[in-house]
Amino acid sequence: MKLFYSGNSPYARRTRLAARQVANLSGLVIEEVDAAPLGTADHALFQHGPGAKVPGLQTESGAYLCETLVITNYLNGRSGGKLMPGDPAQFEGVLELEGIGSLLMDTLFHCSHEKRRAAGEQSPGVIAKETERANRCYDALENRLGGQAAVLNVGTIAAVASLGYSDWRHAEDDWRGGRPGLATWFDEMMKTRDVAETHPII
Ligand SMILES: N[C@@H](CCC(=O)N[C@@H](CS)C(=O)NCC(=O)O)C(=O)O
Repeated sequence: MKLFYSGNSPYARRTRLAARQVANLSGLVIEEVDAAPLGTADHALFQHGPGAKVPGLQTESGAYLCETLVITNYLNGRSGGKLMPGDPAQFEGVLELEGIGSLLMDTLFHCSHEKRRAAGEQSPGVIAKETERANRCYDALENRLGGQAAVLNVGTIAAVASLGYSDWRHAEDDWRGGRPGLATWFDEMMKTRDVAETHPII
């Protein structure tokens, strides 16, 4: 299998962490292919589908999967469910966490693009709305992850990648402020080799 990524993409980071965890636990071989720079009109990713975005996963049969949630779900299936907790009582909580992490990532990504528009084209209303949404997500993550152990599953992967992206693109959010449990959890996650290796280069 080949996983197409770019170094600082938070979406691709989620699938890279999922792929590495699956490879570590099940022995599947997944080659990471750096597809940067993105956004060119003749990019090689157009051979695989209409999006030309990362992440993208080419399977052994030649199928080409796009979208982070689709790829992560596929990798979890291929590993026999190793990206989900073994305890059924924790299953839905991890999906809730994955949803909040995904929501936060989309919110931060949208807001980051808005902030990088030319001054006259920015919408202060959109930035304020998305910043408030991000703050609610940070609070939800503090409630769920504060005091928790550093384990990798689809939920914690989405959370750690979103917070890492916030450090890079939205340092002014100061998500650690007033959220000491989440800050400690993040620091523990960063001690995991794959999490540290895939952190955005800031
Ligand atoms: N909804 C997609 C978002 C992926 C995405 O936006 N990727 C960005 C990089 S972070 C990209 O490939 N951008 C290239 C482009 O817009 O041409 C997912 O969940 O995978």
